[in-house]
Amino acid sequence: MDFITITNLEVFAHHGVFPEENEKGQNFYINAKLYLSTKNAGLTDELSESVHYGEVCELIYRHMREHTYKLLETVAEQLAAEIFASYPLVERLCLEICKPHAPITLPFENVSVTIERGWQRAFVAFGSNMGEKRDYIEKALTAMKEHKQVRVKKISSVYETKPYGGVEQEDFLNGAVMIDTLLYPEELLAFLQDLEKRAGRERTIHWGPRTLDLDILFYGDERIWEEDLTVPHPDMKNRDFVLKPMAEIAPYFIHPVYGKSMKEMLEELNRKEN
Ligand code: A4P
Ligand code: MG
Repeated sequence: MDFITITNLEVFAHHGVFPEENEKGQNFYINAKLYLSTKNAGLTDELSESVHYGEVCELIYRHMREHTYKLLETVAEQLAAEIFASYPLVERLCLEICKPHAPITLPFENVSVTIERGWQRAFVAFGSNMGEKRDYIEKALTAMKEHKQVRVKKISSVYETKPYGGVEQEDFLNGAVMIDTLLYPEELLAFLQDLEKRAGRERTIHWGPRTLDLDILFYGDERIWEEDLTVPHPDMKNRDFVLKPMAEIAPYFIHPVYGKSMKEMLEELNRKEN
């Protein structure tokens, strides 16, 4: 991927754990690597197709002067969030915050914190089979659109489906949404669980009726096996209420474990069921 580099931008600012650092201030030096496609800018010679590095320098300068953080980690995290919010073309970002005059009583040249952040493609399944089903789903999708660190890219149709899993209950409305997100998987899960809570979801019967169920189907091609999070979402190959909407919005997305596209997995399930 193409990138734009900023090297050793000097900013006099007041970040530090010690009160005298916050009072006196010192020089910080920032290195930034902004990953984006510069192809269109290269072909059209239009700045609007790229990122104005002068403006990015000013953003960094202003942010570091207007805020006082204790940690370099916070400086980096907050700067990254502001750069992503201001420059939608930036897909990934590497930021190094250097503090060569840090109060260390031994000889040293520099200390720094480096972070790398980026937009990740993910897919979320939605389902509801209680109360105002369509309304719960609509509200959740709106909240996703409003979240600064989530970009909703595609939403499937809403499918009416028969309950799967043996619990007698009302029919479901199901679908899937493609997002790009800056949230880590655990953060995305927490956000989705908060949306479920806002829909009045109570966790009673496993696989039982719910006002809103939001499951992470995929997070890039990552495989996650944690106590509270399994990705890709298990049992998808047997669930047409997941595969149908996925085949609609991302037919050629390859399941990172099975190595098959959503379209193929849906066709296989249809063959098995007929
Ligand atoms: N969890 C683990 N991995 C994930 C993930 N990838 N995404 C954990 C989201 N959550 C994940 O989920 C229980 C725990 O799963 C969470 O605390 C989270 O930490 P839950 O939503 O509280 O409970 P649940 O939904 O009853 O269980 P589960 O296993 O999520 O059930 P499913 O797989 O969601 O299936 N029939 C139709 N037609 N349509 C449906 O949508 N859904 C279900 C529930 C059954 N039958 C259905 C449908
Ligand atoms: Mg669930």
